[in-house]
Amino acid sequence: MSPATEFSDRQHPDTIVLFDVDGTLTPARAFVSDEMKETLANIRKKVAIGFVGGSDISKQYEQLGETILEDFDYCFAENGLTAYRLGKQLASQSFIQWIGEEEYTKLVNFILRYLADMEIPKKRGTFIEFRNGMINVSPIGRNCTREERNEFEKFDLAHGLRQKFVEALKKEFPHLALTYSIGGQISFDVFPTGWDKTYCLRHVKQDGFKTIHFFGDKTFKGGNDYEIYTHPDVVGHSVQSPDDTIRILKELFP
Ligand code: M1P
Repeated sequence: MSPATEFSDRQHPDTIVLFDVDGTLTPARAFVSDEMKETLANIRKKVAIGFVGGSDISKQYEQLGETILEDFDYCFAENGLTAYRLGKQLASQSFIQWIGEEEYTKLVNFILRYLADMEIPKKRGTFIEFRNGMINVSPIGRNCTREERNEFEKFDLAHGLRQKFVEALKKEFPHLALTYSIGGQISFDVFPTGWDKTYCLRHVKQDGFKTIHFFGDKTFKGGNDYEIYTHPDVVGHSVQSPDDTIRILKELFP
């Protein structure tokens, strides 16, 4: 299969570079730097580029800017369950259709009861965020402040709250093929097994790319970049920070 004609102006039309967002293109839940924007615009002359984040698209607009649909060839939110190619939205699947209302209600009820019994110093609001391809569960609540977010992360590191929560869910719902992924600071994602970041590969493969690079920071087993980073069709790059991403990009595409 030859690469899609829309990318024939690139120096390497058969290569795509995909990036995780938090910790790779931006600091966690913060804004992209001008230096990163400039670096991405430069490498886009050479290869196709895309991001693949766990968050929903509204958070990626906040972090990467209002022009993401123009700045990236591919935009993958929720691991690719919400997908755009050259500014146009692609067909997708939904979590609620997959799980069905009955099982979903049981899952939510269990989560809410577990949260109510959880002893933590602070609770705020939006404990479950319902998204297209997943739900996101946060013991402190998504609308905590940045300071509260950092506090929770430290508290969780010391007490393993999210890990225990995930174990309880696995025990309660063994019949559901769900994956629980701790990708950020204050929450974890719940989605059908297989709907991890490798989900987005089905979209890029249709364009005939021969080389697929991926950059991510949570590339360790259990991290939400692990599956795509270790995928046999992908050249994985593990980074420590956005600066690290820029450094490797400059080496790869001088
Ligand atoms: O992109 C990584 C994660 O970012 C957020 O996590 P948190 O708010 O816990 O830092 C969430 O949007 C989560 O869904 C996502 O996987």
